[in-house]
Amino acid sequence: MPEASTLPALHEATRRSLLGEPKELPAVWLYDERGSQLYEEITRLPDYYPPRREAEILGARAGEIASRTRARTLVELGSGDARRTRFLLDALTELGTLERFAPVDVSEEILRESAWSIAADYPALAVEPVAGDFGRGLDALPAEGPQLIAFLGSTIGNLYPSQRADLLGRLAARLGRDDALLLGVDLVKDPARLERAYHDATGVTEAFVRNALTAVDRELDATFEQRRFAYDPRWDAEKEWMDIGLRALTAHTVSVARLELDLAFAAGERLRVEISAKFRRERFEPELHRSGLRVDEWWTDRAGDFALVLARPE
Ligand code: AVJ
Repeated sequence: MPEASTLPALHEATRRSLLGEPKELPAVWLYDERGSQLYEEITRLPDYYPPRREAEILGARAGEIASRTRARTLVELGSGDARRTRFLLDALTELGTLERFAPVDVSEEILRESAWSIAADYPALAVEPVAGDFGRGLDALPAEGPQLIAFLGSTIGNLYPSQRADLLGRLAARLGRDDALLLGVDLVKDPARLERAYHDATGVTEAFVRNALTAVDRELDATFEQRRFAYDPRWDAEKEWMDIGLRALTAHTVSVARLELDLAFAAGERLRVEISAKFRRERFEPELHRSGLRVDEWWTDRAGDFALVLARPE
């Protein structure tokens, strides 16, 4: 779980989200040690296409990304197991510019493991892991340029538009003339495929989402009961995001002792656990623009499912 210093902020954010309409748990509750492991399992599911699409683009473009950025520092926000980051590490190592890799992740266990294995595989590289939320952790990052900040896997889709604007603005403000941002974004597509990607037959995604309840019961002394909720991922066609969460099967009350909250759920009421926004170039490019970024390259996989965006400060 997050470091002790960020706990009061997380508790406050959790209280606010649970009191919101709809009720919601901050997505960071998904990523305790078990949640991070379940997510790594999700990335191997045949119906969960984003990692393979992103790997296809990275495989084709890593050399070009390296020669265009000549990065000395690679920062990765929400690095997880950093599996696909290796495309960038290989290309930048081959070019000979890379000196430092700073992975940032909320899961300390995954961070420690991935930092270890990368340090072992790239002995000339200084690996400087930063544990924390990718929003808050920004100031702790090394800044020797040219730097490349990577934010892959469409993790940016977990943020609401206003949070996204805030993060993009802060990233733009950190980037110097020679720096660049590399964003992986999942694209709007047939809702049936999106729903399959978030409601897989093996139940791994459901277990991943339900684990947020387990984490909150444990950490906040809450009384969420799994059997009182059904897994309920939905495509929101207006917002163009997957609305991922659970639905109360019967009316009941859940207490969250450490937040001094009693939550009344109506039968059928939803508890959102995360959103996963999907993007379109014609909307995202102006959005980047408003945050002070311009698109240098917009690459997609052959099927047009996913995009990798290289952006620069304006
Ligand atoms: C890690 C946020 C990119 O939104 O696709 C996968 C999380 N949730 N299946 C996504 C997730 C359910 C994932 N991200």
